[in-house]
Amino acid sequence: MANNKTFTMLKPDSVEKGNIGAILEKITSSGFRIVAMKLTQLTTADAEAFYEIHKDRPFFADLVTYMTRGPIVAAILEKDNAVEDFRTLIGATNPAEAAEGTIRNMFADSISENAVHGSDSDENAAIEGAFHFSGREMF
Ligand code: IDP
Ligand code: MG
Repeated sequence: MANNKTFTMLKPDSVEKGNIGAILEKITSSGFRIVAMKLTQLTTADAEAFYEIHKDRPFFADLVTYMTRGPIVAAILEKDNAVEDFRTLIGATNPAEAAEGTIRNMFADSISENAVHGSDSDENAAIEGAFHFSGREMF
C-alpha cells in the first residue's frame, strides 16, 4: 500500500453507541475516500496479533477483551498523506488530550476505549489492511 492509504477500525464502543454513521461522516467530509469497508469481529487471536507490540503492557489483557467484545468496522481509507492526516483527524490516544473537533475528542470515553484505530506508518497500514481485505474487496 502506497503512502496515500491508511487502515482504520471503528472500535466496539463506537458500534455499541451507534456512532458508525457520525464517525464515517467525519472521515469522508475530511477528504478520505473509502477504499474497502466491512462490519466484522476480531477473535482473541486476531486482537493479540494486531496489538502484539503491546503484549507486555499492563493494559494488554483488557485491550484484547475490549477489542473482541463486539463487532467493529474495518476500513481502508485513501487520501494524500493518509497515515499522518488520519492520525491528526483522530487525535491523541487519550481523548482527554485529543484536540477539539478530533474523532477521539468527540466520540471516545477513555484512553482504553478510544473509539477508533489509525495505522501509525505506511508499512503497518499495508499489513493491517491486508489482514482484513483481499484484493477483490478493495476499490
Ligand atoms: P494508538 O491507538 O493511539 O496508536 P497505542 O499506544 O498504539 O495508541 O495503543 C493501542 C491501544 O491500546 C489504544 O488505542 C488504546 O485502546 C489502548 N491503550 C493505549 N494506552 C493505554 C493505557 O495507558 N491504558 C489503557 N489502554 C491503553
Ligand atoms: Mg498504535
